[in-house]
Amino acid sequence: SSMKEAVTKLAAAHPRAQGAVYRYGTAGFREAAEVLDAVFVRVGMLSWVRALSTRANVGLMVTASHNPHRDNGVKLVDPDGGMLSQSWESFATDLCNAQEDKVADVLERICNEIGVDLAAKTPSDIHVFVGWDTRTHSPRLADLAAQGIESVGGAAERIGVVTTPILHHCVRSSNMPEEAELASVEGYRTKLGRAFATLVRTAKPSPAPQLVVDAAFGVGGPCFEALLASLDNEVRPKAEIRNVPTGEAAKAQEEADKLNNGVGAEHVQKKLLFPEQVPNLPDERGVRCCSFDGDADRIVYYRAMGESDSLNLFDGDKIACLYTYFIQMQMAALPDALTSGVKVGCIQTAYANGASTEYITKKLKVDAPRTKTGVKHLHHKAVEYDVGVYFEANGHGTVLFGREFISRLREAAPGLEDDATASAAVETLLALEQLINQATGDAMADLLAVEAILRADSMSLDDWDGFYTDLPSRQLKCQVADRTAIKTSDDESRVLEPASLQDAIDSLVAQYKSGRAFARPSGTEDAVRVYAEADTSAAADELATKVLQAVF
Ligand code: NG1
Ligand code: ZN
Repeated sequence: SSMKEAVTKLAAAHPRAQGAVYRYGTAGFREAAEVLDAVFVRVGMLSWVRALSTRANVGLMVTASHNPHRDNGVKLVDPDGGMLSQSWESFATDLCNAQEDKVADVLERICNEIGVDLAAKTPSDIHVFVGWDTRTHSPRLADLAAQGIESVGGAAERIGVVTTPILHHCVRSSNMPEEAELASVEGYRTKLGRAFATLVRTAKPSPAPQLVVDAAFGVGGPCFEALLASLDNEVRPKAEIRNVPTGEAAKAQEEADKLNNGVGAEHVQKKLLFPEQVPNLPDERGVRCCSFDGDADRIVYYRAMGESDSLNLFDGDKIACLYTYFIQMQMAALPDALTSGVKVGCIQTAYANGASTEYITKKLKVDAPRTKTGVKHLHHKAVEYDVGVYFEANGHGTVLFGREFISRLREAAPGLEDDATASAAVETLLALEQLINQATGDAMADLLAVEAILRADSMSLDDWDGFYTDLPSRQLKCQVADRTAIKTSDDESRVLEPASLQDAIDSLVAQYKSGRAFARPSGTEDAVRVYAEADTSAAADELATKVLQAVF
């Protein structure tokens, strides 16, 4: 057929790189940008098959997040705004590794398997949202994806340069009748702006504190500038955005290479170092700072403290604790009828600082279950709660509000007019659900939520920092011949194979006060990661180093 010809022609025009083996992993496909042409046309095709099989809009995001500028990648977004269903990952892998003249056949096999007829007449309003980041090669790769979509008769809706969470938002809301009008970049800003204003206006008026934002030379820079500009003057945070490309053509390559290089959330959280330009010491000692990662789905806060200007980090764990604390406070203000049977949880991974878990379970009396590393595991657990907070220590996280609980609050609101405290709590919770991204971690939404909560509760950074003191910790990684030789327990806190490695870790940990350590193979990099905690940072460093030596 002519569609088969179009597919084969496009695949032949963009062949796989020699010797390349592609795999759709936790973060989609992620490789050096120059070997990805074939992947993009084929993932484009598959995204349309996914849209047809779900009879809904889906999304395709072009980014390699916190990786260096030479890399790029692609992730598919399901109709609910979540990540591509795991059962489809092997379809993506198969299609991308097929020989050029077999692409049409593999596509046909996938369609047969899931019962999709590419030739049938399709509803005219279904499309694939395509978004891309600021990498210099992203627009071209996004265009290849769109060509892939069109080659199989699909419709691509190019939404342009966006953060990953904006793309997730567009997909999710486009498939919800009551939110469909917000399924655009402007709609995203409108939704966040409204919710943020509601939260800030319920707070006692106080001047917005100075905030310095490190955009990591990524897409968060231009997107956050636009979001800030769209907010009402009276509520707009006093934020200064740094590490944003100037847009001068002559400097384009130089600035591209700065992406995630000594800047951004990954740098700050993993290395415990300040990014370039943020803060400017000594003038900005103590000033509130935060860093996004390259596609702005992660955020961490920090400031320079003490005489030595050491880094005082507010990582994902501390943001999760702030959210959980504030949500519990609202819950306490609601009448029993609204909270009976309502479950709040805060989901973490083995990387969560032990002090944060203790704060959540002992002080806040909230469940803090742990899952495997990777957002999808946290997300799946969080939906088991009516309010499920989840965060990775690296700053990726969000709060999921159950539909039933939200309906309960909406229905109760009009009857609470005589109870000012309860009605303010309902309004606050409903606004939080609107502000905090319900599909994925979102640096811009989390920034606004943190700022709103601190303002609403008249909290200073000292107050927030005082929730608990992080146990000193250290993360290291190393490359080994075969990282898959290491097998871990379900929560990744223990090595099952080789057993001798866990024995070695146990005897090392026993030598340190408040010691805890684990090693696991990375799911996204060719590396084994080591994490250690102990009572002093020198001890945590030493324990991590010794465990790393045991891994070798
Ligand atoms: P791996 O490489 O499996 O550790 C990393 C992060 C995860 C998650 C994924 C991206 C750490 C220790 N690990 O996974 O938290 O963000 O990348 O999906 O930060
Ligand atoms: Zn990211």
